[in-house]
Amino acid sequence: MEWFQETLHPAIRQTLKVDEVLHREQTALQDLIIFRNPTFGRVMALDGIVQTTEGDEFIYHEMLAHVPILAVKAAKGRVDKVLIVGGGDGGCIREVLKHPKLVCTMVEIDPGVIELSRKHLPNHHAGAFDNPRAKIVIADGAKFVKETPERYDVIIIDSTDPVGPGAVLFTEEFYADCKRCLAPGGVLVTQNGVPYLQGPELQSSVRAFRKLFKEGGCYLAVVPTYNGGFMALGWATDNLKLRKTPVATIARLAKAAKLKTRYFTPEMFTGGFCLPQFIRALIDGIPGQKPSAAKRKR
Ligand code: AG3
Repeated sequence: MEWFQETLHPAIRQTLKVDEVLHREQTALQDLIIFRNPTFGRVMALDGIVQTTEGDEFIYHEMLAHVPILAVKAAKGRVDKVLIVGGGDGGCIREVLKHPKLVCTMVEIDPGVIELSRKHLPNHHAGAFDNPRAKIVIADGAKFVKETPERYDVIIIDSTDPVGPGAVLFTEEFYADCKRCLAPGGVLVTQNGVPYLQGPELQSSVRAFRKLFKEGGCYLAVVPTYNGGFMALGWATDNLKLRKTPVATIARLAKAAKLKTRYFTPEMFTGGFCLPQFIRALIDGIPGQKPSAAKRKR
């Protein structure tokens, strides 16, 4: 194979040069390929969709982990338990465990993803799977959040797109189950696609968030191999203060945790929630949103 062609969007296909295929197999659940690309290093794709690359994974995983964890830490003074649904490549749990003391449960449905990432993407997990503060569960995340007696301060949905085994992770029922196992004042964050190309997907998640939580919206990061510009990370919580955490507080907490990052900065915490008009327009009219300041004055 000389080129890998991603088949995700109906009218745009991203193509990556393949220097070497490191592994290809049909796991119990998905078609998995790990290959080497001269620009991005090792790349993993599932069912023809790029999931993560060594080159740009830090952007996505840092934003998915540090934004909710630091916000809850600021509000509650501590974060004890984090749940990741998906995340089998290990990049997200690696970032979560950079925060001292907390314990992290990762629930991945496909053991093949963990096994092959452990072997071929060592820089993603960087030992996190074997950290004593990590608990790895092979299970259906949707079933897990329905049944677990545990309560988590932060829940991170590090999923594929809503096709294949990941589809249930975008339903209102699933988000309601997440809410059930969220500790009071906690926050749920989600992989919510590239709004420029996948607007309806973001809208449908935000609609569900706003039915279930006091606040539902998204924050943004730009990940080169998630083709199409901004990637939306969903945000759902009953604690309206979290998103407003001052930059100075985030900076103090990041420093206390000796957080070393390459994308995340305290300013990016606040900046992540600044939405360009075309993304704001996608979710602005969805019921359940608190009236904006401008509207309240009228
Ligand atoms: N995380 C998200 C992949 C999303 C790709 N979608 C897209 N480009 N619209 C996969 C796992 C990373 N830990």
